[in-house]
Amino acid sequence: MKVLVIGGDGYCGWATALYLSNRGYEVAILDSLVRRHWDLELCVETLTPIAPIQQRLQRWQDLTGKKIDLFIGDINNYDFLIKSLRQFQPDSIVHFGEQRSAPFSMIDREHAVLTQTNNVVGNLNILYAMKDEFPDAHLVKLGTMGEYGTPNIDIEEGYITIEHNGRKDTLPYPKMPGSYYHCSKVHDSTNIHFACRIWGLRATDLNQGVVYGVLTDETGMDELLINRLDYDGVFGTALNRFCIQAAIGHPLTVYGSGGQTRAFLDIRDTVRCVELAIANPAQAGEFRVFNQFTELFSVGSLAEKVKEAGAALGLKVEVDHLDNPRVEKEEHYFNAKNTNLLDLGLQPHLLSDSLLDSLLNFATKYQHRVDKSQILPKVSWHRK
Ligand code: NAD
Ligand code: USQ
Repeated sequence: MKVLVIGGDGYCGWATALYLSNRGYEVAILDSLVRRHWDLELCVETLTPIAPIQQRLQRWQDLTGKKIDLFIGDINNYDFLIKSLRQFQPDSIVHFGEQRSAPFSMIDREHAVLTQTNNVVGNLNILYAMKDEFPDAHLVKLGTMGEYGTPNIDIEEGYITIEHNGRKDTLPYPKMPGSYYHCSKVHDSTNIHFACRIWGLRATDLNQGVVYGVLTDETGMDELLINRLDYDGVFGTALNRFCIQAAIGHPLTVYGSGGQTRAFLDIRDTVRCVELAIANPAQAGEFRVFNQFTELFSVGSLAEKVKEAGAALGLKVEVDHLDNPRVEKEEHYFNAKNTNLLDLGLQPHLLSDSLLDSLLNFATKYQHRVDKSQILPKVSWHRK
């Protein structure tokens, strides 16, 4: 099967492209490399030194004998997109290629507009390309658990059956996104659902939780294949940030009371979930939604776990509660379903002390690369 990984130079996409290539899929990566540009703009760098994409792919080929094709360009450029698709002729299109940071989208009007234009228009271009020339391909689109927000009822997988004034229907689950980035994902979902209904396209929306970890079997094969690991206040995500903060002796940055509960998964499960979706495609006209996570944690409880794991390694870890730069509930009900991927055979890697050990050791190894001035959050959701 031929799989095009859009956003394959990024954190989830790189690990996924190598994993699928290793499993015998014919893989190509399409990426504009804009994420490397955004890092430069913000003056931040991944903890781990990542090589240029061409060097990474050459090393992969030298090590495994497997070739991954490369298309460098922007999916907002329809001409480039359709030409790449014509050349590669994918059976599945895995779409990771978006601006994915909530704080980045909240910097100012320009960054909100950039995020929504980049994400919504890029995704819409893919839908039109599929309608025009690849109607049988399967779109596997990365959505986010943050589309749902934190409702005071159980979160279903994409749809909910509602009885209202004596009538009953199954409808898209209500959305309450928490940033202009998360809003872009909601808009994408609506557009994909509509395209499946009117054009009979097949699509799976993977509503992924916060990803943690850095090593997969493939990215660990060679230093040149190393994955990115963001720790800064804009692109770094909660658990990855906490482990790096612990390694350098910075107090853990819990926002507010820390009662915010989110869905999490190990990057080794991200790559497997994508494969499960590809290997079991949606039907023509079907818009499937899978909640892609393995465990739920509050950010406060994660900080405590990192503190304990750090102590076992001889690190003295302190936990700070900062004024929350975001507008979000800090104490709330959160119970989300995630049975669709488990039913397809996902065997989760659960967060264990050994994972924290390996992340902490990784962070310690590269701690000389940490720019401490980039750790505290600088972007606020609040009206000045
Ligand atoms: P990332 O920033 O590391 O990678 C995204 C990649 O997409 C980058 O290489 C970037 O250059 C590319 N890209 C962006 N816009 C593009 C465009 N218009 N054309 C071509 N390429 C483009 O992000 P990530 O952490 O790997 O996230 C990948 C996807 O997974 C995103 O859609 C994100 O919303 C989703 N997701 C990520 C997480 C997480 O914790 N990292 C959790 C849930 C969902
Ligand atoms: N948080 C802290 N301290 C930190 C960083 C974050 O307490 O140092 C808190 C935030 O306030 C929030 C929670 O941790 O309540 C998650 O924040 P995050 O930055 O780890 O994740 P988020 O902004 O939601 O975005 C990340 C990815 C995004 C993906 C999303 C999945 O960047 O691409 O869509 O996770 S989810 O959260 O399920 O929507």
